[in-house]
Amino acid sequence: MEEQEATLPPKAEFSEWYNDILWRAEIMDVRYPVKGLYVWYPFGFGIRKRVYGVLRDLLDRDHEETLFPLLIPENEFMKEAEHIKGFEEEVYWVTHGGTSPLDVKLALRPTSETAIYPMYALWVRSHADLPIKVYQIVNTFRYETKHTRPLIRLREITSFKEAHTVHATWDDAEKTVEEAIALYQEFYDRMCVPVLISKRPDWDKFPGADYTIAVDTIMPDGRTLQIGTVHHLGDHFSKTFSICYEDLSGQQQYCYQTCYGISERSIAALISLHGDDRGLILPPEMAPVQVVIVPVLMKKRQDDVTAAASELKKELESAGYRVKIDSRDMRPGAKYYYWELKGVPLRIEVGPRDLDAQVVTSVTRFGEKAQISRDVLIPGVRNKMAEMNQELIHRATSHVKDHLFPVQDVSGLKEAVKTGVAAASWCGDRACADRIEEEADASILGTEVRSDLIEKGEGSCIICGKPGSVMTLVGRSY
Ligand code: 5CA
Ligand code: ZN
Repeated sequence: MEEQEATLPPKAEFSEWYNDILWRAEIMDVRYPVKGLYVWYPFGFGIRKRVYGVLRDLLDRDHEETLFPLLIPENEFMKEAEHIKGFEEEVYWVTHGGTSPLDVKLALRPTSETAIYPMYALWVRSHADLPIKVYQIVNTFRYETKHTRPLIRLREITSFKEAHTVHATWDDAEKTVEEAIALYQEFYDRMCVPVLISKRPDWDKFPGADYTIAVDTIMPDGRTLQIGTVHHLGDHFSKTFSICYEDLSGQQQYCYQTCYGISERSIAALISLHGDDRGLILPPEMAPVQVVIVPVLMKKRQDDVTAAASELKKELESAGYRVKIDSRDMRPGAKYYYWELKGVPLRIEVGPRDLDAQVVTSVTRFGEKAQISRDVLIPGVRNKMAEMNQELIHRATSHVKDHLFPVQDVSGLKEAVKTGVAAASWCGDRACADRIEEEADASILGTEVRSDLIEKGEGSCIICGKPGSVMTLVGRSY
């Protein structure tokens, strides 16, 4: 066990830690023989199931789920100029059926605007058909040329949640953008992952959008990870694909659209922000196993202890918890290590002495040991879980706060981005932005920052000194 414990690199060496934990905790197998494609282990898929269950629940409040084809004909794909420019280097093409060349090449969707919107043109007729709010959770393909990384930069994104909405007016679409931002905020709150939400600079918006709002978090090494985006598409696509409705006076009007997406990067953030030197730490809601019961089996009273463990399991399960009993013939220490690595929030030990005292011994994933009286087991466990969740929020929030630095000048900026994200004043001019990015060797994440973690307000542009410049986040991103 000592030996094993020494092998997960400390989290301070984040990159090594990340690569190691993916296979040690059985989340992803990276040995699939195609670059940028990875395999979900069943345990990892169990996390995905919970995370995406939450996402689905939130969306299902006022969206409908759907499924569009993976293949997009070249002529549709090539309709929107900005969109093509943004994606042409990233598209995989299907050119043959068997040995016969296809008449029309087919793109593997890198995202589904050009699959969905020709159908929207058929679906939308009148004002009464609006709004449309649908989403799908699918795999998408992007021939990424930057360094690929499991869950973070994939060539096959396996868990691409994309929502596509259609509205009568620009303002209705904007309202939906705001609702999507609130939805993503709620989603990440449930995961105990603090986020920085900002408006991407114009040159960094989604190809074909009016504007893009991005959701970023700060990873353990201080680099940022974009874990969601919401795009106001204006009428760019509706004009290209003729998505029109007849208004009350019988006039044809172009629609306004939005789209917003989240991928398994959300799971990369979950794992990375919460884990520690011993392994994963999962918020109870996301944990495939929430409670592990370890019977302390001495020679005496084995049967009593085994029966008590089953009773406990039954009781916990009927209260809705996902529970496992670990009665493998291993030393307790090795079992503890195993379940800690897997991030199980609560361990319950039960042995002869606990039986006599009518208690169980609980140990949280943070190592806090306590006795829970047997007759208040469920409320006791519920309290522990709630405390764990609070502690995760507290830790992750402190981490993000500690890696956010208000800076007043270029030298402060350069220092800040070495370990985290800088908040600097920027006048909005492209030339100043270029200087900021060059000096910092980092990128501008965005302006109009929404976060309680940082003070807003105006200042003088750190490049040209112009007063009244807005607070802007700058960081090195994945
Ligand atoms: N059609 C829009 C909204 S669905 C769209 O494609 N937006 S996107 O390009 O910004 O992608 C949505 C989210 O997917 C991003 O915010 C990012 O978190 C994630 N993502 C993008 N590319 C990758 C990739 N190669 N691997 C993993 N996740 C990715
Ligand atoms: Zn300036």
